[in-house]
Amino acid sequence: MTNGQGVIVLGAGPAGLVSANILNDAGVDCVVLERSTREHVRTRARAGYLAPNTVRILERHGLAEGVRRRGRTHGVCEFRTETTRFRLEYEGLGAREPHTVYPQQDLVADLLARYVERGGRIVFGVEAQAVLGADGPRPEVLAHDPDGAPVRWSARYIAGCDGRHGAARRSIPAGAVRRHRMDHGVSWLGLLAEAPPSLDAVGYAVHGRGFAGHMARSADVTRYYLQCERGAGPDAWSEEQVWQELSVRLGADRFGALRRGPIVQRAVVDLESDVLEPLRYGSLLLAGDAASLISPSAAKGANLAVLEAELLAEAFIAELVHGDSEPLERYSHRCLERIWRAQEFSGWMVRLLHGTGGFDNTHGFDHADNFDNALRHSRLESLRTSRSHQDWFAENYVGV
Ligand code: RFL
Repeated sequence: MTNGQGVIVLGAGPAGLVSANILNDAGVDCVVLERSTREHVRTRARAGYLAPNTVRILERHGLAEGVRRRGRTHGVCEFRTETTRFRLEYEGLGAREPHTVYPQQDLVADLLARYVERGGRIVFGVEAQAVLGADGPRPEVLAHDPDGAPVRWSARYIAGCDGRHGAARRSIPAGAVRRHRMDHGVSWLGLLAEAPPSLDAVGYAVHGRGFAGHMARSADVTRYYLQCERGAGPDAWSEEQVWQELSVRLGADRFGALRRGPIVQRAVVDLESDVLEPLRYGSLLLAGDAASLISPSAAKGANLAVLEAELLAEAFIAELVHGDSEPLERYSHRCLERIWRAQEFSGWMVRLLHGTGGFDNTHGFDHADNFDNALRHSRLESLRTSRSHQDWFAENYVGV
Protein backbone atom coordinates (compact mmCIF):
# COMPACT_ATOMS: atom_id res chain seq x y z
CA MET A 1 0.00 0.00 0.00
CA THR A 2 1.56 3.22 -1.15
CA ASN A 3 -1.04 5.87 -1.92
CA GLY A 4 -1.47 3.90 -5.11
CA GLN A 5 0.48 6.50 -7.13
CA GLY A 6 3.98 5.64 -6.05
CA VAL A 7 6.50 2.80 -6.23
CA ILE A 8 6.89 -0.44 -4.32
CA VAL A 9 10.53 -1.51 -4.23
CA LEU A 10 11.01 -5.24 -3.73
CA GLY A 11 14.29 -6.03 -1.97
CA ALA A 12 16.72 -4.05 0.20
CA GLY A 13 19.99 -4.89 -1.56
CA PRO A 14 22.15 -2.29 -3.34
CA ALA A 15 19.66 -1.97 -6.23
CA GLY A 16 16.58 -1.53 -4.06
CA LEU A 17 18.14 0.84 -1.53
CA VAL A 18 19.81 3.12 -4.11
CA SER A 19 16.49 3.40 -5.97
CA ALA A 20 14.52 3.97 -2.77
CA ASN A 21 16.88 6.72 -1.55
CA ILE A 22 16.67 8.61 -4.85
CA LEU A 23 12.87 8.25 -5.03
CA ASN A 24 12.41 9.29 -1.40
CA ASP A 25 14.63 12.37 -1.83
CA ALA A 26 12.50 13.41 -4.82
CA GLY A 27 9.32 13.13 -2.75
CA VAL A 28 7.97 10.10 -4.61
CA ASP A 29 5.75 7.96 -2.38
CA CYS A 30 7.69 4.73 -1.97
CA VAL A 31 7.96 1.69 0.27
CA VAL A 32 10.59 -1.07 0.37
CA LEU A 33 9.46 -4.64 1.12
CA GLU A 34 12.28 -6.91 2.32
CA ARG A 35 11.90 -10.56 3.21
CA SER A 36 14.89 -10.77 5.60
CA THR A 37 15.54 -9.10 8.93
CA ARG A 38 17.26 -5.73 9.22
CA GLU A 39 20.26 -7.43 10.84
CA HIS A 40 20.64 -9.98 8.04
CA VAL A 41 20.50 -7.29 5.36
CA ARG A 42 23.13 -5.16 7.14
CA THR A 43 25.62 -7.99 7.64
CA ARG A 44 25.43 -10.13 4.48
CA ALA A 45 29.00 -10.18 3.07
CA ARG A 46 29.23 -10.36 -0.72
CA ALA A 47 30.89 -7.88 -3.08
CA GLY A 48 33.62 -5.40 -2.26
CA TYR A 49 35.02 -3.65 -5.36
CA LEU A 50 33.21 -0.50 -6.40
CA ALA A 51 33.87 0.92 -9.86
CA PRO A 52 34.65 4.67 -10.15
CA ASN A 53 31.32 5.21 -11.90
CA THR A 54 29.51 3.56 -8.99
CA VAL A 55 31.18 5.93 -6.55
CA ARG A 56 30.20 8.89 -8.77
CA ILE A 57 26.57 7.75 -8.79
CA LEU A 58 26.57 7.41 -5.00
CA GLU A 59 28.16 10.86 -4.69
CA ARG A 60 25.64 12.47 -7.03
CA HIS A 61 22.86 11.43 -4.69
CA GLY A 62 24.58 12.09 -1.36
CA LEU A 63 25.00 8.36 -0.69
CA ALA A 64 28.80 8.13 -0.62
CA GLU A 65 29.71 9.40 2.84
CA GLY A 66 30.75 5.99 4.23
CA VAL A 67 32.50 5.00 1.00
CA ARG A 68 34.52 8.21 1.04
CA ARG A 69 35.36 7.91 4.74
CA ARG A 70 36.16 4.21 5.00
CA GLY A 71 36.68 2.97 1.43
CA ARG A 72 40.25 2.43 0.20
CA THR A 73 41.27 2.95 -3.39
CA HIS A 74 42.85 -0.01 -5.10
CA GLY A 75 44.42 -0.31 -8.53
CA VAL A 76 46.67 -3.38 -8.83
CA CYS A 77 46.06 -6.97 -9.77
CA GLU A 78 48.51 -9.81 -9.93
CA PHE A 79 48.27 -12.84 -12.21
CA ARG A 80 50.06 -16.01 -11.14
CA THR A 81 50.77 -19.23 -12.99
CA GLU A 82 52.67 -22.31 -11.94
CA THR A 83 55.92 -20.75 -13.15
CA THR A 84 55.59 -17.00 -13.05
CA ARG A 85 53.65 -13.94 -11.88
CA PHE A 86 53.11 -10.41 -13.14
CA ARG A 87 51.42 -7.32 -11.81
CA LEU A 88 49.10 -4.98 -13.68
CA GLU A 89 48.86 -1.52 -12.17
CA TYR A 90 45.53 -0.87 -13.85
CA GLU A 91 45.02 2.42 -12.05
CA GLY A 92 47.56 3.94 -14.43
CA LEU A 93 46.16 2.24 -17.54
CA GLY A 94 43.00 2.50 -19.67
CA ALA A 95 40.64 5.01 -18.06
CA ARG A 96 43.27 5.72 -15.34
CA GLU A 97 40.95 5.11 -12.45
CA PRO A 98 41.06 2.79 -9.43
CA HIS A 99 38.44 0.67 -7.68
CA THR A 100 37.25 1.57 -4.20
CA VAL A 101 37.28 -1.37 -1.80
CA TYR A 102 34.23 -1.14 0.43
CA PRO A 103 32.35 -4.22 1.68
CA GLN A 104 28.86 -4.52 0.19
CA GLN A 105 27.29 -5.01 3.64
CA ASP A 106 28.74 -1.65 4.77
CA LEU A 107 27.32 0.04 1.69
CA VAL A 108 23.92 -1.55 2.32
CA ALA A 109 24.05 -0.49 6.00
CA ASP A 110 24.86 3.12 4.96
CA LEU A 111 22.08 3.21 2.36
CA LEU A 112 19.58 1.81 4.82
CA ALA A 113 20.54 4.24 7.61
CA ARG A 114 20.26 7.24 5.32
CA TYR A 115 16.94 6.12 3.85
CA VAL A 116 15.39 5.63 7.28
CA GLU A 117 16.88 8.90 8.63
CA ARG A 118 15.14 10.75 5.83
CA GLY A 119 11.78 9.21 6.63
CA GLY A 120 11.92 6.41 4.04
CA ARG A 121 9.51 3.52 4.64
CA ILE A 122 10.74 -0.06 4.74
CA VAL A 123 9.12 -3.21 6.07
CA PHE A 124 11.32 -6.16 7.01
CA GLY A 125 10.15 -9.77 7.18
CA VAL A 126 7.72 -9.33 4.29
CA GLU A 127 8.30 -11.87 1.54
CA ALA A 128 6.67 -11.00 -1.78
CA GLN A 129 5.00 -14.04 -3.32
CA ALA A 130 3.91 -12.54 -6.62
CA VAL A 131 3.35 -9.34 -8.54
CA LEU A 132 -0.19 -9.32 -9.90
CA GLY A 133 -1.71 -7.15 -12.62
CA ALA A 134 1.59 -5.79 -13.91
CA ASP A 135 0.08 -5.63 -17.40
CA GLY A 136 -2.34 -2.97 -16.13
CA PRO A 137 -2.08 0.39 -14.36
CA ARG A 138 -2.65 -0.94 -10.81
CA PRO A 139 -0.14 -3.66 -10.06
CA GLU A 140 -0.27 -5.37 -6.70
CA VAL A 141 2.25 -7.26 -4.62
CA LEU A 142 0.91 -10.32 -2.91
CA ALA A 143 3.04 -10.96 0.19
CA HIS A 144 3.22 -12.66 3.54
CA ASP A 145 3.68 -10.39 6.54
CA PRO A 146 6.10 -11.36 9.37
CA ASP A 147 3.33 -13.42 11.03
CA GLY A 148 2.70 -15.33 7.81
CA ALA A 149 -0.62 -13.61 7.10
CA PRO A 150 -1.29 -12.71 3.45
CA VAL A 151 -1.18 -8.98 2.62
CA ARG A 152 -1.55 -7.01 -0.59
CA TRP A 153 0.25 -3.80 -1.46
CA SER A 154 -0.58 -1.70 -4.49
CA ALA A 155 1.23 1.10 -6.32
CA ARG A 156 1.58 2.65 -9.76
CA TYR A 157 4.90 0.87 -10.41
CA ILE A 158 6.87 -2.02 -8.94
CA ALA A 159 10.69 -1.97 -8.89
CA GLY A 160 11.80 -5.61 -8.94
CA CYS A 161 15.12 -5.46 -7.04
CA ASP A 162 14.71 -8.78 -5.22
CA GLY A 163 17.57 -10.70 -6.81
CA ARG A 164 17.71 -13.76 -9.01
CA HIS A 165 15.27 -15.90 -6.98
CA GLY A 166 12.86 -13.09 -6.14
CA ALA A 167 9.15 -12.74 -6.84
CA ALA A 168 9.62 -10.14 -9.61
CA ARG A 169 11.23 -12.54 -12.07
CA ARG A 170 8.82 -15.33 -11.19
CA SER A 171 5.82 -13.11 -11.84
CA ILE A 172 6.60 -12.41 -15.49
CA PRO A 173 4.51 -14.78 -17.64
CA ALA A 174 6.41 -17.29 -19.75
CA GLY A 175 7.18 -15.81 -23.14
CA ALA A 176 6.65 -12.17 -22.10
CA VAL A 177 10.40 -11.52 -21.86
CA ARG A 178 13.34 -13.46 -23.23
CA ARG A 179 15.91 -15.02 -20.91
CA HIS A 180 19.39 -15.39 -22.37
CA ARG A 181 21.33 -17.83 -20.25
CA MET A 182 24.91 -19.06 -20.05
CA ASP A 183 26.33 -21.65 -17.67
CA HIS A 184 30.10 -21.19 -17.70
CA GLY A 185 30.49 -24.76 -16.39
CA VAL A 186 32.75 -23.63 -13.54
CA SER A 187 32.12 -23.49 -9.78
CA TRP A 188 33.91 -21.52 -7.09
CA LEU A 189 34.05 -22.10 -3.38
CA GLY A 190 33.76 -18.54 -2.00
CA LEU A 191 35.49 -18.14 1.36
CA LEU A 192 35.67 -15.29 3.81
CA ALA A 193 38.68 -15.46 6.11
CA GLU A 194 39.23 -13.43 9.25
CA ALA A 195 42.78 -12.83 8.13
CA PRO A 196 44.67 -9.82 6.78
CA PRO A 197 45.24 -9.76 3.00
CA SER A 198 48.21 -11.84 1.87
CA LEU A 199 49.17 -9.61 -1.04
CA ASP A 200 48.69 -5.94 -1.86
CA ALA A 201 46.80 -6.78 -5.06
CA VAL A 202 43.79 -8.68 -6.30
CA GLY A 203 45.33 -12.08 -6.96
CA TYR A 204 44.30 -14.40 -9.82
CA ALA A 205 46.06 -17.77 -9.94
CA VAL A 206 45.76 -19.88 -13.08
CA HIS A 207 46.86 -23.36 -12.05
CA GLY A 208 46.56 -26.98 -13.17
CA ARG A 209 44.79 -27.73 -9.89
CA GLY A 210 42.26 -25.02 -10.71
CA PHE A 211 41.74 -21.29 -10.28
CA ALA A 212 42.35 -19.49 -6.97
CA GLY A 213 41.53 -15.87 -6.20
CA HIS A 214 42.49 -13.41 -3.46
CA MET A 215 40.55 -10.20 -2.81
CA ALA A 216 41.08 -7.91 0.17
CA ARG A 217 37.97 -6.74 1.98
CA SER A 218 39.46 -4.85 4.93
CA ALA A 219 42.64 -4.80 7.02
CA ASP A 220 41.60 -8.04 8.71
CA VAL A 221 39.13 -9.74 6.38
CA THR A 222 40.01 -11.34 3.03
CA ARG A 223 37.89 -13.11 0.43
CA TYR A 224 39.38 -16.14 -1.30
CA TYR A 225 37.99 -18.26 -4.10
CA LEU A 226 38.89 -21.83 -5.01
CA GLN A 227 37.63 -23.44 -8.17
CA CYS A 228 35.82 -26.58 -7.06
CA GLU A 229 34.04 -29.54 -8.55
CA ARG A 230 30.51 -28.86 -9.78
CA GLY A 231 28.09 -30.26 -7.20
CA ALA A 232 30.65 -30.31 -4.35
CA GLY A 233 29.31 -28.98 -1.06
CA PRO A 234 30.90 -25.98 0.72
CA ASP A 235 32.39 -28.26 3.39
CA ALA A 236 34.05 -30.72 1.00
CA TRP A 237 37.49 -29.42 2.11
CA SER A 238 38.49 -29.06 5.77
CA GLU A 239 39.88 -25.69 6.88
CA GLU A 240 43.43 -27.11 6.73
CA GLN A 241 42.79 -28.47 3.20
CA VAL A 242 41.43 -25.08 2.11
CA TRP A 243 44.62 -23.28 3.18
CA GLN A 244 46.73 -26.03 1.66
CA GLU A 245 44.92 -25.80 -1.67
CA LEU A 246 45.06 -21.98 -1.67
CA SER A 247 48.79 -22.10 -0.89
CA VAL A 248 49.52 -24.53 -3.74
CA ARG A 249 47.49 -22.68 -6.35
CA LEU A 250 48.72 -19.22 -5.30
CA GLY A 251 52.34 -20.47 -5.26
CA ALA A 252 52.93 -19.56 -1.60
CA ASP A 253 56.29 -21.39 -1.55
CA ARG A 254 57.67 -19.07 -4.26
CA PHE A 255 55.65 -15.89 -3.90
CA GLY A 256 55.10 -15.64 -0.14
CA ALA A 257 53.13 -17.49 2.53
CA LEU A 258 49.42 -16.78 2.99
CA ARG A 259 48.27 -15.06 6.18
CA ARG A 260 45.86 -17.54 7.69
CA GLY A 261 42.86 -17.03 9.94
CA PRO A 262 39.51 -18.67 10.67
CA ILE A 263 37.22 -19.21 7.66
CA VAL A 264 33.98 -17.55 8.72
CA GLN A 265 31.87 -18.02 5.57
CA ARG A 266 31.75 -20.61 2.80
CA ALA A 267 29.45 -20.72 -0.21
CA VAL A 268 29.62 -22.50 -3.54
CA VAL A 269 28.88 -20.24 -6.51
CA ASP A 270 28.18 -21.80 -9.91
CA LEU A 271 29.42 -19.31 -12.49
CA GLU A 272 26.29 -18.52 -14.45
CA SER A 273 25.06 -15.51 -16.33
CA ASP A 274 21.68 -14.53 -17.62
CA VAL A 275 20.01 -11.47 -19.04
CA LEU A 276 16.29 -10.76 -19.25
CA GLU A 277 15.16 -8.77 -22.24
CA PRO A 278 13.42 -6.39 -21.97
CA LEU A 279 13.81 -5.46 -18.29
CA ARG A 280 10.16 -4.52 -18.13
CA TYR A 281 6.81 -6.20 -18.07
CA GLY A 282 4.16 -3.46 -18.00
CA SER A 283 4.42 -1.65 -14.67
CA LEU A 284 7.02 -4.07 -13.27
CA LEU A 285 10.63 -3.02 -13.93
CA LEU A 286 13.71 -5.04 -13.04
CA ALA A 287 17.10 -3.90 -11.70
CA GLY A 288 20.20 -5.58 -10.27
CA ASP A 289 20.45 -9.36 -10.09
CA ALA A 290 16.72 -9.57 -10.85
CA ALA A 291 17.46 -8.05 -14.26
CA SER A 292 20.68 -9.83 -15.04
CA LEU A 293 22.85 -12.30 -13.23
CA ILE A 294 26.55 -12.02 -13.92
CA SER A 295 29.37 -14.38 -12.93
CA PRO A 296 31.49 -12.84 -10.13
CA SER A 297 34.67 -13.29 -12.24
CA ALA A 298 35.03 -9.55 -12.91
CA ALA A 299 33.20 -8.10 -9.87
CA LYS A 300 30.47 -6.39 -11.88
CA GLY A 301 27.20 -7.44 -10.18
CA ALA A 302 26.92 -4.81 -7.44
CA ASN A 303 28.16 -2.12 -9.82
CA LEU A 304 25.53 -2.91 -12.43
CA ALA A 305 22.91 -2.95 -9.66
CA VAL A 306 23.78 0.62 -8.60
CA LEU A 307 23.92 1.90 -12.18
CA GLU A 308 20.52 0.41 -13.06
CA ALA A 309 19.00 1.61 -9.78
CA GLU A 310 19.89 5.22 -10.59
CA LEU A 311 18.50 4.98 -14.13
CA LEU A 312 15.33 3.34 -12.86
CA ALA A 313 14.69 5.83 -10.04
CA GLU A 314 15.28 8.78 -12.36
CA ALA A 315 12.92 7.28 -14.93
CA PHE A 316 10.20 6.85 -12.27
CA ILE A 317 10.71 10.46 -11.14
CA ALA A 318 10.46 11.74 -14.73
CA GLU A 319 7.16 9.89 -15.15
CA LEU A 320 5.57 10.41 -11.73
CA VAL A 321 6.75 13.97 -10.99
CA HIS A 322 7.17 15.51 -14.45
CA GLY A 323 4.78 13.42 -16.56
CA ASP A 324 7.59 12.44 -18.95
CA SER A 325 7.37 8.72 -19.79
CA GLU A 326 10.28 8.65 -22.25
CA PRO A 327 13.07 7.69 -19.76
CA LEU A 328 10.97 4.76 -18.53
CA GLU A 329 10.44 3.62 -22.12
CA ARG A 330 14.20 3.80 -22.76
CA TYR A 331 15.20 2.27 -19.41
CA SER A 332 15.59 -1.32 -20.61
CA HIS A 333 17.54 -0.40 -23.73
CA ARG A 334 19.94 1.88 -21.82
CA CYS A 335 20.68 -0.81 -19.21
CA LEU A 336 21.04 -3.65 -21.67
CA GLU A 337 23.86 -1.92 -23.56
CA ARG A 338 25.92 -1.81 -20.33
CA ILE A 339 24.83 -5.24 -19.15
CA TRP A 340 25.99 -6.94 -22.35
CA ARG A 341 29.33 -5.16 -22.25
CA ALA A 342 29.87 -6.28 -18.64
CA GLN A 343 28.77 -9.82 -19.56
CA GLU A 344 31.23 -9.92 -22.43
CA PHE A 345 34.14 -8.93 -20.18
CA SER A 346 33.11 -11.27 -17.35
CA GLY A 347 32.87 -14.16 -19.82
CA TRP A 348 36.35 -13.27 -21.14
CA MET A 349 37.68 -13.37 -17.56
CA VAL A 350 36.09 -16.79 -17.00
CA ARG A 351 37.88 -18.13 -20.07
CA LEU A 352 41.16 -16.49 -19.05
CA LEU A 353 41.12 -17.96 -15.55
CA HIS A 354 39.90 -21.52 -16.08
CA GLY A 355 41.08 -24.44 -18.10
CA THR A 356 38.82 -26.75 -20.00
CA GLY A 357 38.49 -30.50 -19.62
CA GLY A 358 37.34 -32.52 -16.65
CA PHE A 359 37.92 -31.04 -13.22
CA ASP A 360 37.69 -32.62 -9.80
CA ASN A 361 38.62 -31.58 -6.28
CA THR A 362 41.32 -34.23 -5.94
CA HIS A 363 43.24 -33.89 -9.21
CA GLY A 364 42.28 -30.49 -10.62
CA PHE A 365 42.18 -30.52 -14.43
CA ASP A 366 42.86 -33.65 -16.41
CA HIS A 367 44.59 -31.41 -18.94
CA ALA A 368 42.88 -33.23 -21.75
CA ASP A 369 42.77 -30.14 -23.89
CA ASN A 370 46.33 -28.91 -24.30
CA PHE A 371 45.41 -26.66 -27.20
CA ASP A 372 43.00 -24.65 -25.07
CA ASN A 373 45.50 -24.54 -22.23
CA ALA A 374 48.16 -23.14 -24.52
CA LEU A 375 45.72 -20.50 -25.77
CA ARG A 376 45.05 -19.44 -22.20
CA HIS A 377 48.73 -18.99 -21.47
CA SER A 378 49.14 -17.06 -24.68
CA ARG A 379 46.28 -14.77 -23.63
CA LEU A 380 48.02 -14.16 -20.28
CA GLU A 381 51.31 -13.53 -22.03
CA SER A 382 49.66 -10.99 -24.29
CA LEU A 383 48.22 -9.27 -21.21
CA ARG A 384 51.67 -9.24 -19.61
CA THR A 385 53.46 -7.74 -22.60
CA SER A 386 51.05 -5.73 -24.74
CA ARG A 387 50.30 -2.18 -23.60
CA SER A 388 47.17 -1.93 -25.76
CA HIS A 389 45.87 -5.21 -24.33
CA GLN A 390 46.53 -3.89 -20.83
CA ASP A 391 44.66 -0.65 -21.60
CA TRP A 392 41.70 -2.63 -22.92
CA PHE A 393 41.75 -4.77 -19.75
CA ALA A 394 41.93 -1.77 -17.40
CA GLU A 395 39.13 0.07 -19.18
CA ASN A 396 36.80 -2.92 -18.92
CA TYR A 397 37.94 -4.01 -15.47
CA VAL A 398 37.05 -0.76 -13.70
CA GLY A 399 34.24 0.31 -16.03
CA VAL A 400 30.63 -0.67 -16.46
P1 RFL B 1 20.67 -8.56 -3.65
O1 RFL B 1 21.88 -7.94 -3.01
O2 RFL B 1 20.61 -10.03 -3.77
O3 RFL B 1 19.41 -8.02 -2.85
C1 RFL B 1 18.12 -8.54 -3.09
C2 RFL B 1 17.31 -8.35 -1.83
O4 RFL B 1 15.98 -8.82 -2.08
C3 RFL B 1 15.53 -9.60 -0.97
N1 RFL B 1 14.48 -10.50 -1.47
C4 RFL B 1 13.17 -10.32 -1.28
N2 RFL B 1 12.48 -9.37 -0.62
C5 RFL B 1 11.12 -9.47 -0.61
N3 RFL B 1 10.43 -10.47 -1.23
C6 RFL B 1 11.08 -11.45 -1.89
N4 RFL B 1 10.42 -12.43 -2.51
C7 RFL B 1 12.52 -11.40 -1.94
N5 RFL B 1 13.47 -12.17 -2.52
C8 RFL B 1 14.65 -11.62 -2.22
C9 RFL B 1 16.80 -10.28 -0.47
O5 RFL B 1 16.67 -10.68 0.89
C10 RFL B 1 17.84 -9.16 -0.65
O6 RFL B 1 17.94 -8.34 0.49
O7 RFL B 1 20.45 -8.00 -5.13
P2 RFL B 1 20.84 -6.59 -5.82
O8 RFL B 1 20.38 -5.43 -4.99
O9 RFL B 1 20.39 -6.71 -7.21
O10 RFL B 1 22.45 -6.53 -5.76
C11 RFL B 1 23.20 -7.43 -6.50
C12 RFL B 1 24.52 -7.74 -5.78
O11 RFL B 1 24.23 -8.13 -4.44
C13 RFL B 1 25.30 -8.85 -6.48
O12 RFL B 1 25.30 -8.65 -7.88
C14 RFL B 1 26.78 -8.87 -6.02
O13 RFL B 1 26.90 -9.19 -4.66
C15 RFL B 1 27.57 -9.85 -6.87
N6 RFL B 1 28.94 -10.01 -6.35
C16 RFL B 1 29.88 -9.05 -6.60
N7 RFL B 1 29.57 -7.93 -7.32
C17 RFL B 1 30.49 -6.95 -7.52
O14 RFL B 1 30.18 -5.94 -8.17
N8 RFL B 1 31.76 -7.04 -6.99
C18 RFL B 1 32.17 -8.13 -6.27
O15 RFL B 1 33.31 -8.16 -5.79
C19 RFL B 1 31.21 -9.21 -6.05
N9 RFL B 1 31.53 -10.28 -5.30
C20 RFL B 1 29.25 -11.12 -5.56
C21 RFL B 1 30.56 -11.23 -5.04
C22 RFL B 1 28.29 -12.11 -5.27
C23 RFL B 1 28.62 -13.20 -4.51
N10 RFL B 1 27.62 -14.19 -4.27
C24 RFL B 1 27.24 -14.55 -2.95
C25 RFL B 1 26.78 -14.60 -5.34
C26 RFL B 1 30.90 -12.31 -4.26
C27 RFL B 1 29.93 -13.32 -4.00
C28 RFL B 1 30.37 -14.51 -3.16
